[in-house]
Parts: sequence; structure tokens; C-alpha cells
Amino acid sequence: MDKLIITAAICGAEVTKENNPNVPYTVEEIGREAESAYRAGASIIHLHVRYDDGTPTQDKERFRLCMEEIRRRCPDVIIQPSTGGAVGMSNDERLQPIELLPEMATLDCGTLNFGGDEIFVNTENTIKYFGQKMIEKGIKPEIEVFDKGMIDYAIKFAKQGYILKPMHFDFVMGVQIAATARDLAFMVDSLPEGSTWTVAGVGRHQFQMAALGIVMGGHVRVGFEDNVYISKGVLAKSNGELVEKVVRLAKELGREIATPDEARQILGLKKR
Ligand code: KMH
Ligand code: ZN
Repeated sequence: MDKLIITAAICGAEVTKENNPNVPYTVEEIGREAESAYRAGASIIHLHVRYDDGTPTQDKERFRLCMEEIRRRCPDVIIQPSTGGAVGMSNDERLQPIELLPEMATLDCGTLNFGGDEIFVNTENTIKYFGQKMIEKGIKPEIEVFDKGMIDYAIKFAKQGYILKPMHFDFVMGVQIAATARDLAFMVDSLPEGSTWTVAGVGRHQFQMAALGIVMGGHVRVGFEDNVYISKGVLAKSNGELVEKVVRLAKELGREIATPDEARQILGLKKR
């Protein structure tokens, strides 16, 4: 088995300081949370950014500031900006951070229910447009999959030349598809040969899905974007605390942790 790549989704666009006062908004707070995750063993920072009042934004200049702050604190970490942004943003608004030429960025491969009346829209044309832009800029997409059909979309768009192989997937379990071992196994079994995958469990499912990712030979994403608790009813002090828990699980289960450069090798990334 490859070494374990841990992604820290430190901020998200939806979670707030009301959910956990340690959720970062400012550039300094985003840097602090990225550093805590990196020092604990994360090799990828999945990045959303906020204005100081917590409002989510895809503004290129805000991304630039946050990425500089993260690089200052964690020089070799892989920064993976979100192109999902927040529900309701336009395509061009969402795509802004790819102008900064990150090594990776997310590519959401379908439309889904996002709670209440919210719908996170990713039409076929949106997916093709984002995929094409990432190919042009040499950015490796992490394909965000919230349901099994999104894997089939990715396979279809790869055949049409909008996504390059080998593909890397992130299964977000517990938003639309249930966070169960059966459904995760079904997703993994549906991947094309040569793909890599990571799993994110939302809310109370975070560490159960992490344990499955570790033993099934995938990789793991944790962080405030998906869950703000370190254990039942206990708020996490930092993203680093969440990453530390995954590192402990991995050690107990005999899986070594990948450094950022080892993660680059596993994912076939070009270091910028
Ligand atoms: N905030 C969600 C609407 C991504 O980062 O690409 C989209 C999201 C997925 O978080
Ligand atoms: Zn995200």
C-alpha cells in the first residue's frame, strides 16, 4: 500500500465560528490552521477562503494572500484551492484561484442537494469548462464525488478529453450518498484502473470513514469543512488536532504517513 496522504480541509465555505470558534476566517487564522494541520501530518491543504467577517469568497487576491501565508508557514505543502466555492457562485467567480496556478484544484463532478433548499449546481457544461481550463493550466483536478453517478460522469468526461488520466477522486460521504462502508466500497469498486482516491466523512462519520480509507488503501481528508468535533460533543481545538487523530489511527493500523513530496509522487503532481 502507498503511504497515506492526509488532506486537511481547514475552512470550507459553510461552517462558521458559531459552530466552532476555531474556524479560520482571516489570512492569519487560515495560515495558523494550515500550519497546525501540516505539522500534524497533512500533506495537502484543501483551501476555501473568507473575508475577515467570515463571508466566503473566491476572490483571486484573497486566495493569493492566503496561499502566500500558507507557503510562508508550510513551504512544501500542496495547496489545493476549491473551485466549488459556495452555493450560488457563478462559474467564473469559482474558477478565479486557478489563475494562481496551484498544483491541484477541485473539480466537482455533478449537481447535488446541499441541505434545506440549497442546490450545488455543476452542469455538464460547467464540468467540461472547468476540466478544460485545468488541462490548459497543467492543474491536477481532485474530482469531488458526492454520489456514485459522479464517478460515471468523470469517466465519460475523461473519454471526451476534458479530464486527464490517471484521475484522483475525493468521495464526500454523508452529504448525499450515505456514509457507510458498503457505499464506500461500491464507489471504490467503480473507479477506473489506476485511479487514486481519498475519503471525507461529514460530521460524525469523519473518523469512521478515515479508518476505512486507511485500511482500504485509499487516502483521508479531515478538517473543519467536514466536521468540527474531535469526539462526541467535544469541539476540536484545531485542524491539527483532527489530523493528529488520523495519524494515530494510521499508526495503529500500520499505515505510514506521506510527506508532501511523497504525496506528489503518488498523485503524479508537478511541483511548481
Ligand atoms: N462548498 C461547497 C458548495 C469543493 O470544494 O470543490 C462546495 C465544495 C466542494 O466545498
Ligand atoms: Zn471544499
